[in-house]
Amino acid sequence: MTDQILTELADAVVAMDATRASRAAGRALESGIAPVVAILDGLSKGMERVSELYEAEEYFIPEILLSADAMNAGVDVLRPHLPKESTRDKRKVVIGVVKGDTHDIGKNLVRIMLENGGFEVHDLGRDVAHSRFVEVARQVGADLVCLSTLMTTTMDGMRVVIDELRRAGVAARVMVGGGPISPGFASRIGADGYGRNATEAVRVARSLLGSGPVVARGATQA
Ligand code: B12
Repeated sequence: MTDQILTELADAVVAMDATRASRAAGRALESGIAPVVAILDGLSKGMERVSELYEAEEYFIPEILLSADAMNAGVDVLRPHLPKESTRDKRKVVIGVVKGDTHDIGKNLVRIMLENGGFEVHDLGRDVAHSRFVEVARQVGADLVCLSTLMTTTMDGMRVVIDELRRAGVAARVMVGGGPISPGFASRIGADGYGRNATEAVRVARSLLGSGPVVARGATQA
């Protein structure tokens, strides 16, 4: 039954059918499937298949956007049911997609998981100017800055943001992620952590912030 519903969630995204995705999300809740499982093992799997179809040139930009709408419709149903971890003293996270890149589906998933993991998240959106990360990290007193990008052409912007943060004396840790990013790249540009997906992002964020200052700088991976 669980597998059937997870497949239905993924299929609804591939079929670009928002109504079907909302309905499948409702069924997932009724059947006691954890909302996080429905998002990551259902809707996100569908988006992965959509990515493959795009690469195979079977899907094009309109199909991708409609699939993303279907995924978001499912997330909207599931999100209020995600168990909230409340901590009295919330760690502050600033997140955004670096300049030049408008891909934000993955960043949005990471934001949702961090919020539900008990972090206070300030989302700067996509195509964010490098200096904006520094400005907001300073303003809110961020503990962690999360940078996302899906394109090889914009990944060097992460290095620029990290350099600007360090030059400005912002003490926040930095975690990076997104399609072309590897733990090696993260380490080379001076990031403190790297996460492959939204669940890893929460684990890495906790390991970076949970146990006091990280003495040696180097990319931590879950
Ligand atoms: C969806 C999509 C789009 C959508 C974006 C819609 C949106 N609102 O995001 C649309 C159609 C608009 C689009 C446009 C473009 N796209 Co596009 N797109 C994709 C596609 C098919 C899927 C990406 C996606 O959403 N995946 C699903 C999500 C859930 O996965 P994810 O993003 O990887 O995120 C997960 C992890 O990476 C991680 N993660 C992500 N961020 C972070 C951050 C942190 C801190 C951490 C820890 C983890 C983390 O966690 C996420 C959740 O698990 C990819 C193909 C691919 N294989 O990725 C191409 C792809 C990224 N696009 C590409 C290109 C080239 C473009 C365009 C330039 C096309 C064009 N010619 O106009 C434009 C970009 C314009 C711009 N300047 O930004 C290329 C990039 C190539 C490259 N050089 O790197 C790709 C790889 C396709 C390809 N093979 O050519 N695209």
